[in-house]
Amino acid sequence: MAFYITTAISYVNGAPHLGHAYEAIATDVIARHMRQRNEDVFFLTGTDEHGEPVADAAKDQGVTPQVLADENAARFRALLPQLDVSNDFFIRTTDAEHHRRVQEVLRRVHDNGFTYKGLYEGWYCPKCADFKVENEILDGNRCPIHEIALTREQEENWFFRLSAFQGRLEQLYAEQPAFVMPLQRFNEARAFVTSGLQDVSLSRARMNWGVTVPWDPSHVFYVWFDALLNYYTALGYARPGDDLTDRYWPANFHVIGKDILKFHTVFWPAMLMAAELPTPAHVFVHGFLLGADGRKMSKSLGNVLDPFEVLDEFGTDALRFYLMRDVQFGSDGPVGMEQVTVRYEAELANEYGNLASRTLAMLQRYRDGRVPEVDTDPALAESFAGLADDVVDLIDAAEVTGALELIWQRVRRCNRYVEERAPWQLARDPERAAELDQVLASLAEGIRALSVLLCAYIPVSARRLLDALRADDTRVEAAAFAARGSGATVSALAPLFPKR
Ligand code: ME8
Repeated sequence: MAFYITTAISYVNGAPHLGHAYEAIATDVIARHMRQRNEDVFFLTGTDEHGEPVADAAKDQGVTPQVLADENAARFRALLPQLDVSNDFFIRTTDAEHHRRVQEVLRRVHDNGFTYKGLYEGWYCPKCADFKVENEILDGNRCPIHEIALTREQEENWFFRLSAFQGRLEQLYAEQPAFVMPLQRFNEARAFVTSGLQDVSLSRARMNWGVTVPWDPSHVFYVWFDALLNYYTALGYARPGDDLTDRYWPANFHVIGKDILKFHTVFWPAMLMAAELPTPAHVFVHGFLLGADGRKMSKSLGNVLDPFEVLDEFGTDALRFYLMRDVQFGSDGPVGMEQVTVRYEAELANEYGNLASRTLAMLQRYRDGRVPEVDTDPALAESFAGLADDVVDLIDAAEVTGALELIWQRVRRCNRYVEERAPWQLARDPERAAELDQVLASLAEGIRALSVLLCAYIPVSARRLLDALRADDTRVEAAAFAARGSGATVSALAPLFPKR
């Protein structure tokens, strides 16, 4: 089945930071897992290049917005392979095809009668490119996200009749209880809807860095309307000559951070309804990685942890693992180099890496590298029963941290099994050879099954271990714990997570 998943698209007013990496990695874990289930996956990410955030940053640096956008979009694009993110396309909202399709969709919204010209006055955050409503504003008319002073802005622009969608949005929330996940965010979004919707600005007259409004070319679309549509427009031109819209629309999952909830859970479905397009199945809202000071990492707060530094020091799989494991997906959590070190040493090196090395080394030493073709131990098999199904269920709800925890419980179970069965003692007693066969076959099977499930999280290391085990089936189905040892001749493996 088609499975379409997206990240938010990043502003190109600065360099990528760990928050961007986090979202891309989590989305990649889901995309990879779905491919392991033979789903027809399309995974989109990219950059959001219009609007004040970019125009203002370019002005500060004395360059044109296009120059700044080109420079930073290249940095965002370059980060993805370094994170082993397997996106199928990278959209830039400055793409000509994106412009064309945005105009086409929003013209339909206009033709359907959901726009009008009016005077807008309100408190505006230039960094969010957002007019704030009264209950969002901090004391002293400050932005709730950037904490900077909001400006009072007044201009004539085109409005989108968001208020006309009150009833249909309430209906959407009533009919699709998993439209927004996790539940806390669903409640927040629904409360926003039920509190009463006001019409919102659709265009800006004072800006020219954006997509031109086709029926009023002195305006550009308000950046959020152009940006949200990326999820739709990309499918039209990602594969030249092959319009993917029918195959993948609507999206299964939009993965976003909590600061952009309102746009994705209220504006976005309303805009789609206004254009007579189907709405997405789920919006998954994750929390923030917090800086050492416990506040959101953000360029304007200056407490950003550099993903490149973590990559240099620990490598890609370690960064991916750390972020998925340490910060419960859906909640906020602090991040820092110290915690990365702890997870790397205690879990990746000592638990998984060591389990792999020990198992392979014992197979070499006691059985000439061959996995005995004997029945595996039902006691260990029992601990794996239902694991793959549970992982599937959790990933279906984007619970990437929860699924990893279930996998990791079995990594620990296998380590306990090694200690309990002490194969090195069995090896000293020729009469216990059959028992040793069973223990080694079971451990080989355990690390194989675990590595299949870990492919989505730590693709390079899990693959290396599977290669050493001569196990090339990475479908989730293959994560079932087999009743017999494989009989494969395994090869030696350098430590997956070497001591640093
Ligand atoms: O919001 N921790 O772009 P953006 C976790 N262009 N996630 C974080 C984070 C942090 N410290 N900081 C940012 C935009 N993010 C818009 C999106 S979508 C049509 C347009 C997340 O570059 C943030 O929540 O500010 C968002 O989901 C993504 O990174 C891009 O943020």
